[in-house]
Amino acid sequence: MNPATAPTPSASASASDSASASATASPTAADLSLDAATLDLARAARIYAEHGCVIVRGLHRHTVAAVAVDVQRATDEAYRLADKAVRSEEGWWLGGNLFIPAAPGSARERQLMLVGLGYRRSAAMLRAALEPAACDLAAAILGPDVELMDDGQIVSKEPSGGHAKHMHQDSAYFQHAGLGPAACLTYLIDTDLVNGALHVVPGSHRLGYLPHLDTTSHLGLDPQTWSIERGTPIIGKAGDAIFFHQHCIHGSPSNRSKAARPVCIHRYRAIGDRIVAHATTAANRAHSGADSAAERERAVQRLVVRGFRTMELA
Ligand SMILES: O=C(O)CCC(=O)C(=O)O
Repeated sequence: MNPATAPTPSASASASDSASASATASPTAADLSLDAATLDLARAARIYAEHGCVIVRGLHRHTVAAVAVDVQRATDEAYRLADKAVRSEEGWWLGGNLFIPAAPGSARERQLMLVGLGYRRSAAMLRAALEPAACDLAAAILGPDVELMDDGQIVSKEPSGGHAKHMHQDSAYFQHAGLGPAACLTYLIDTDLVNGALHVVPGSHRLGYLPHLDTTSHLGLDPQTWSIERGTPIIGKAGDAIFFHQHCIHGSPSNRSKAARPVCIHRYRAIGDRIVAHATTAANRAHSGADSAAERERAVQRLVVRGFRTMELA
């Protein structure tokens, strides 16, 4: 369901709120969408600046099939080697694969959340990250000098009850000093309300960073205030891409279909932007200071995709 009002931290809407809702109705997915075939970069950047997100239908239509093939290979490999995964604060890691506890009532102990695939393992995924229209849009949003941050990410939801991703801001994990990364989340299969459509809260990027709690899907906003239903659902086809701001509130419900629901996320950021806070849990967010943010920043893998990086001397 679409929230009837502009984002505020208040959860309840009174009758008089809904009476005035038509004047302030939150944008629908259609309002946030442009088509890749006729993409107007300046218009897309304006939608992003205003709403903190923009949808480009068909952006990755030429690369999505090859990425999906590699995701399937990596997923099969992860399940085959699952008993070698090592327990950590976030779940069980096996290379870049992350298993988290299975949903209550499931016959399994663990479910796969992150598939360990990235630009260094999959040519298809690197090709998708370098998609000219994606990089051009990143530059229209962020400025002329743009880098890819880290190795890309594949988030999957297992079939028949795969995890819900609680509403959150990416800045909970890596808050930046500037605009922060523009995440580009691409559906690898057709995605709807049954298999886990992304929900976004347009305009929420203006709220800045909000405190997060520990949830079953790691850091999340208080679900009493920020339920998934407050977001605008984005139903889309394989290859549709959603760009969103570091403070844009987003999340997705669990997967109630019979097939896994993977997405591929590329993160672009302005060269010179930097992490000022990072965390994986509420406790380590509260305790981590500038030193740990600087350490995380030093660990960022960078690849310039537009413009130029000037030499940095120590
Ligand atoms: O898988 C999804 O639908 C959302 C993933 C996400 O929001 C994230 O990894 O930050």
